[in-house]
Amino acid sequence: MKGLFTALMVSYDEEGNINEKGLREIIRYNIDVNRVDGLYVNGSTGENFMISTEEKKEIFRITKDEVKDRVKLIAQVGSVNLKEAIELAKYATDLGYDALSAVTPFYYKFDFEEIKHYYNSIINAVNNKMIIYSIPFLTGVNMSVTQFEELFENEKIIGVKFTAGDFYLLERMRRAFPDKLIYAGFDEMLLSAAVLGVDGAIGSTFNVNGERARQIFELAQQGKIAEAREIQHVTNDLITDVLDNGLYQTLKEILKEKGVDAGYCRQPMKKLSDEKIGIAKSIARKYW
Ligand code: HMN
Repeated sequence: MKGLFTALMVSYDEEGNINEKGLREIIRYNIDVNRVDGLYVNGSTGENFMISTEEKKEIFRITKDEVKDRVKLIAQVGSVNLKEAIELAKYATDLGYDALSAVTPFYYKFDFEEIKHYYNSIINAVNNKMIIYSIPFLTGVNMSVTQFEELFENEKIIGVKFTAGDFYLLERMRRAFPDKLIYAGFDEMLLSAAVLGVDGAIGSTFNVNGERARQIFELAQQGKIAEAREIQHVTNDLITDVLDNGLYQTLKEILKEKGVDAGYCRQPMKKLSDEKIGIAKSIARKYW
């Protein structure tokens, strides 16, 4: 389960319906061109928090059907509706997903006891493994090393997707949990996280930039930091341009430029203006 995982984009049509043909094209592009080790399905990048339970299941089903066993699959099943999270965990496990992941429960300010109950309830309901999805800047949930340690007492909880810029905490986690899987979540900090010894990374920009991400990660592991830094610089020029223009919408336009039917984002995310579509096309020309 180590390595680079694309946080999979989903193609939606203009009415917001799942475009199965487009989704399958995105999946194939990630396997054949980005050559990632796996896919992280129904994360933030899949626009998961704007879709129904049935749609989440459809995406899990289509993805497994397209991938078969070619790359590893992680199913993000987290939801503040714990019953939904358990239902999705069972569904993805039955489909054969290699691991589950769940975002820390958000919106209501759950205390740690409640968070612990949430993770244990999901993972103890199935025969699978759990990767905690920690993304404090969107959820407001910050956990300490001691709290992670308490969650990791459940052996089925095998790792964490660490989407934060706190590298002191990341180093403390690496030190404390040498046998747990730690995935970097911010693509713009991939090199720094790799230097600290993460086991892998999960990123949205890998949908288009998987090749550079691999170079950064592997060069860092070989200790070739100056070379890796040059590629991180180019990657971050790209990420800055993409973030300025609208993250997911721009990544989809770049995919379209590469011949992949990536569709539109789900409302309430807005469509790009013609001007921004033009900028997205010029980003695609600039970096490839
Ligand atoms: C997911 O759940 O889809 C991803 O794992 C999220 C991933 O960490 C991305 N975070 C968000 O989109 C919030 C990053 O790849 C991020 O998009 C990228 O580093 C640009 O900031």
